[in-house]
Amino acid sequence: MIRKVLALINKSDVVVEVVDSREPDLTRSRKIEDISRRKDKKLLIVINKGDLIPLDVLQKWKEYIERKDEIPTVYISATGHLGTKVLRDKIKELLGGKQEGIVVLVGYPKTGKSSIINALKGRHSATTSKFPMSYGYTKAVQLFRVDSRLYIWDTPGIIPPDGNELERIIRGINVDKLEDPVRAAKLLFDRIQQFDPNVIKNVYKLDYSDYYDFLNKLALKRGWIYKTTKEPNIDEAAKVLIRDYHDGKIIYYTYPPDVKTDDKSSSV
Ligand SMILES: Nc1nc2c(ncn2[C@@H]2O[C@H](COP(=O)(O)OP(=O)(O)OP(=O)(O)O)[C@@H](O)[C@H]2O)c(=O)[nH]1
Ligand SMILES: [Mg+2]
Repeated sequence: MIRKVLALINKSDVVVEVVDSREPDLTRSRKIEDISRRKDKKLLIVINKGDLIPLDVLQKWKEYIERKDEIPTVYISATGHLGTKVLRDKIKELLGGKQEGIVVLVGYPKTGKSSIINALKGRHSATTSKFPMSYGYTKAVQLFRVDSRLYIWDTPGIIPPDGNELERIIRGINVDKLEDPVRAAKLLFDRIQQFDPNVIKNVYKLDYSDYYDFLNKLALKRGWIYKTTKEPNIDEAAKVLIRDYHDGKIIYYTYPPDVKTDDKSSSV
């Protein structure tokens, strides 16, 4: 699939990399960006799911990427219909004077590429899905006509070769097919705890001492108990954490690296 996406990059005028607002850094691919640059394509980063995080953090990410990597960046909420006009205008600007051409949307699974097509078209044309590889996810490349002069390729989500382990596991595999959901969800749990230790407590209204205590308590609270052993079904609890993250129910966010340093130095 990566090959197909690379072939489409060749055929397009603008490459739009779609990232998740909660993890812009982990859902970016420097490889895809480098390849697009080498092929002399215009590159645009879209921070999607902007409704999930505060506006000032979105703004900080935009400034950071534009300053550090010199890649034009916009933030939007495809499902909240925010920023669609800014995105359309930016694409037209990158297409230059003729304002017409072909754009390709690329990115990790479940960053909202198909939802962006729908937002730009103003109606539901591309199929979408809540969870990786679940009914409605993008299986093949498809060309959409967004207006009389603009065509956009929707592509299946790809896990780039430089993909981060957490993103690779939670976005690359159907949640029900995870071999070891407890291990997969631990990566997500640790990441969330690192940025905001209260998020999970608030979402599930649970107090817990550590990861396994959390899984046990969640399984008991929801009544997921193995009939034979009477043990809590922690696999199910782990899957719920991952599903709720995809579903936008778990809201945590990260800061650009330099902002973190600034905060630290200003608090000394
Ligand atoms: N909160 C929120 N959810 C969004 C937004 N955009 C998309 N989603 C949701 O994210 C999920 C994934 O959206 P898709 O458009 O299917 O994502 P995709 O990148 O096309 O996914 P693949 O085709 O599997 O790679 C869906 O449940 C969407 O409703 C957004 O701006 N905000
Ligand atoms: Mg899709």
